[in-house]
Amino acid sequence: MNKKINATILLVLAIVIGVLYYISSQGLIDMNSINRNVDENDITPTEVIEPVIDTTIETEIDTMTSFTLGQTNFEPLTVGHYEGWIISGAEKISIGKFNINSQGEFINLDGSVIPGNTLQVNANGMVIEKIAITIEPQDDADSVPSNVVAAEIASGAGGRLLFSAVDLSTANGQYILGTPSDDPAGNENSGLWFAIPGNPPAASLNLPALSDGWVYEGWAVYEGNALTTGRFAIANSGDNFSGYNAAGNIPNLPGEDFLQNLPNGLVAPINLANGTSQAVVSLEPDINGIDPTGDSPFQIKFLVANIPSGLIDHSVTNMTVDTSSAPFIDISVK
Ligand SMILES: [Ca+2]
Ligand SMILES: [Ca+2]
Ligand SMILES: [Ca+2]
Ligand SMILES: [Ca+2]
Repeated sequence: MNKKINATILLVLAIVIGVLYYISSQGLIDMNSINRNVDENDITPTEVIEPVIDTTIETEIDTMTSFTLGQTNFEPLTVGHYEGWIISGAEKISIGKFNINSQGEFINLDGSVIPGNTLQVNANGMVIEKIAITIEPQDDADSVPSNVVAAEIASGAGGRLLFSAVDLSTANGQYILGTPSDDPAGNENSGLWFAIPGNPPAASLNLPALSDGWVYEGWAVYEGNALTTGRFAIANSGDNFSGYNAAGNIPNLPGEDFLQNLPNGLVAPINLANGTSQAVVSLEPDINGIDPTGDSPFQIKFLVANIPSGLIDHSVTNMTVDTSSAPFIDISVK
């Protein structure tokens, strides 16, 4: 009995295996024949499309140029941003907008770190004559560079881009403490003027001519507060700010009395001869009278003087030039 049952089971298994093998081999044959049919039908369109796609990809790869941002002293901008440009004659192509975060990393405008510090652009076959970084206003709506050139190099091969808009190396000057806008004998340590006393007072700053995109600004730094004296274009004329002066007459020169409306809770009068204050002249970005980087001092503080403790008011005191804060950035191109 057992031998008969075993033989029957083996026979049934053999039949099942045979049937399964037949079905599967039929299936493979069917799939192969379907594939062949599809290939034969599609030969013509496939041959036409593929060469077109390949050519497009090769063209893009050939013309993409990489700009890798390297060592720099660019400071983070809390208002506005940087933008890179490649230039050939009148043609200017953006290589991208960027900023610096508090860790000194290069970031996109959404705050994300730029991968590999590298910006890529299709240079469109341009022979690059110049690479420049401009400062652009917050929410910049156009696709052209502003006139505020922070650093540039006259080469398409990259290298160190330097600030060259204004040659600050020959700048020098003096300042005095004094408050001409109130009682001539009172509060004299609460004002800073770029003036040499006289009748009338004379200009005390020796500054190079500005180029478009930049303007001078004076500052008194007191207890960590940068107090503006106003923005000005030439040393022998007045500035654009008089908000802290009292009501009396002031010289037609850059400077300010800090006698009212002081910010950050400061109470007038202040003593700029307290031994910890500074007199500063900076170079500020300027687009049609607006600073695209905001009201705080820009990084180019090229005349800086520590005001001596107990300095006698109206003493003409020297400032020395330091151009190390002028912006630079290394860019490699490939
Ligand atoms: Ca722009
Ligand atoms: Ca006074
Ligand atoms: Ca002023
Ligand atoms: Ca500013």
